[in-house]
Amino acid sequence: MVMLMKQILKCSKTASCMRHYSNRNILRLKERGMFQDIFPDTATNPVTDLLNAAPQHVYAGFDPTADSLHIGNLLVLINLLHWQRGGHQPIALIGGATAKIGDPSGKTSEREKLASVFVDENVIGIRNNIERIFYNHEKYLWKQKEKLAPLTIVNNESWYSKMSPIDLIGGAGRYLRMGTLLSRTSVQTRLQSPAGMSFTEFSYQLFQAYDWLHLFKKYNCSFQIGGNDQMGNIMSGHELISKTCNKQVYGLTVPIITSEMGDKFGKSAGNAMWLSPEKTSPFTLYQFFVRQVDTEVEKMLQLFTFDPIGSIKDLMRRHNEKPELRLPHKHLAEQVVLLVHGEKGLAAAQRATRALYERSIAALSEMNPSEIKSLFEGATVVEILPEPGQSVLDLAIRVGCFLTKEDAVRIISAGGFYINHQKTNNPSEVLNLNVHRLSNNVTLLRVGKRNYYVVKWLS
Ligand code: YSA
Repeated sequence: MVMLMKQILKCSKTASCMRHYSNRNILRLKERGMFQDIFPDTATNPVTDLLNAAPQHVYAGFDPTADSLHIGNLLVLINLLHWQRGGHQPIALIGGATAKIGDPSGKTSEREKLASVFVDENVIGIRNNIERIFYNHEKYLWKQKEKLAPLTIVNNESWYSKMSPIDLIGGAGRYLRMGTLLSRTSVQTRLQSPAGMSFTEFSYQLFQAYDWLHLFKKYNCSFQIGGNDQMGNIMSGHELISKTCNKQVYGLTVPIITSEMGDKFGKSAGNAMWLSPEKTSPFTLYQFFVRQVDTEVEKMLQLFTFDPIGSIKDLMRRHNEKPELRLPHKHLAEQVVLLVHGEKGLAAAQRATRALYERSIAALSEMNPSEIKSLFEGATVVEILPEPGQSVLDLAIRVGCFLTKEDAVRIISAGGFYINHQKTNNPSEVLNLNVHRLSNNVTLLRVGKRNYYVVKWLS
């Protein structure tokens, strides 16, 4: 209590504490399904007091085992953003050191050892993802006049590279009890598997526990969040801080999101939706959310957007009146793509959607050849010089749309050939480049239902 009063007094002198944030009590996010568990779970009242008393530091960690984060990780970032919206101070920890150990949580087999050069490259990719998302959130989605507390990004390599193993194992390691460490689900599952578990993986809990102690000492960081598979690691950190500092800290977990088939969305699952545009285009991410099934869309809106629950309910009511409009699905997709890729990414995703599904020539004309190539999967891109008097047949042959001239004449005449989505069934028709060449200097050819060719005109 005295501690709490001291914090309130200290806080009342700082500008950020004087601002009014109605959402400071972050536990309210439970009503939108944003939290699954809290540890220790008997502490709801003291947590609320602490949250209401002063801005708190909260951290979440991300291991750079790939060069991009994915939408499962995005849920944790969105949770951090909710804390920031509530006036708290988010810390994103990149596990440059822990990626080389390998977290066994939620995994059925040991990860291959990652070479340092790959980890260093991955750190850059993940840092970019995190920075871009916090930037986009503030620019496009934060509508209040209060300034948000800055995001702090740390890499645990920066403290482990200066620390001796004797200090870690002989210091922090002493406080963690074997019985407790062995009882964790992440350890039990692996001990029971045929391949067992290496000591390296077993030691992971000690690293994550020590990270929290480090951040607690440096920033007074009393909260850690993570996916529900992180609870064991979070509990070890709680144990370490309680025993070494005699202070109360709290861990909160977000639900693990899964595909319709029930698989966890993740990097190794083969169904990853990445946050880097080079790995998953804004269009593909947009389509992933637009295609959510009706039974999932309300839950997804609560998890992946910042819309108040009331407006989500309104949207669902409108959806029930006119389901064919798919309003909630489109809104969900828009909000996620805006957060991950910003306004330009959203415009590109919507343009590509119109070009593909509405066959919009205007949208197609605004796309560049590489966007068109990735939109029409597997499209062949061919660069050619325009030739005067060139016919539809000449073009189709030059581009390589058909194996023989006979095939070309037969298929074009039968109506199986399209220029810029328009059926063109006269092989001898002379091309009119003013019409057939779009303003982006491209012509899109299609044979049958889905064999696309992108012509890039050279002059
Ligand atoms: C955490 C704290 C530290 O001090 C050091 C490292 C870490 C990283 C942590 N051990 C880890 O391996 N995390 S992760 O890189 O695999 O995933 C990052 C976060 O996304 C975790 O909280 C994880 O639970 C969460 N996540 C992954 N897939 C998810 C998901 N959350 C919800 N749904 C999914 N499908």
